Amino acid sequence: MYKKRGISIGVTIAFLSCIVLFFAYWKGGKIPIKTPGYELAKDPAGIEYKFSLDLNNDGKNEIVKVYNTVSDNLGDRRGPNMVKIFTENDNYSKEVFSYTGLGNLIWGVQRLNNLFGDGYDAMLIKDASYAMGCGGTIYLLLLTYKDGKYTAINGPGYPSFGACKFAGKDGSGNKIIIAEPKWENDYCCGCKHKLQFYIYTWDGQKYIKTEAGATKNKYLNESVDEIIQKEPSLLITNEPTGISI
Ligand SMILES: [Ca+2]
Repeated sequence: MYKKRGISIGVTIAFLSCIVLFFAYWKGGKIPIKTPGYELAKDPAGIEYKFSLDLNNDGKNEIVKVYNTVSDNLGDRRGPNMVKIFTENDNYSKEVFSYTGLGNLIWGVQRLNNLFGDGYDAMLIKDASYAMGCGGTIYLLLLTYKDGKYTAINGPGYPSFGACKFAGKDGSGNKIIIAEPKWENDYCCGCKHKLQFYIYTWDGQKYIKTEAGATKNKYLNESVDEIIQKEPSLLITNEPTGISI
């Protein structure tokens, strides 16, 4: 009898504690989202990569947050990077999508309007793999809404001394031009180098890679447009490209 009463008092106290905690969160603000070992990634100016935009075109904004692993030292970041989407109102955040990338450093994040020409905006996350050496690899991760759900599309990757451009119709992401540094005997890290061009075409599911031309001259920090202006034959391939430059 006493034991039973003890148990029911215990259950009641636990239940009441839950209610008190719930109201504490309710009054105190948003329920914290825990990502152990991770922190919000920041741009070089120290601004957090946190964006509010309507990815699924339902008239309400989602919050996109980009995380990297906690470390004071760039070389110690182990990765992988992570991106999450939350729906949010005044009192709570709810995680609706999460994706783990490949790299350990965020090279940049950018909002792109109507990236695939389907009316949905996208976030471009430059998910970079970087060690304390000469350069790294940048993977283009595209976060958008397709076929009724949030999705992360793995775009091409390229060495950090290369360049990229969205070059589908009206600048859409249906084509991406990638310029990769071309290794030669006299290649030196951080010096001018020749570049091999590739065209990546979105087939509705994935990007298909096609080899284009290689530069005759050497470049260092020029954009894809600047290089093509100097060597227009670079984009000639055996297939019709539909590229808009
Ligand atoms: Ca929305």
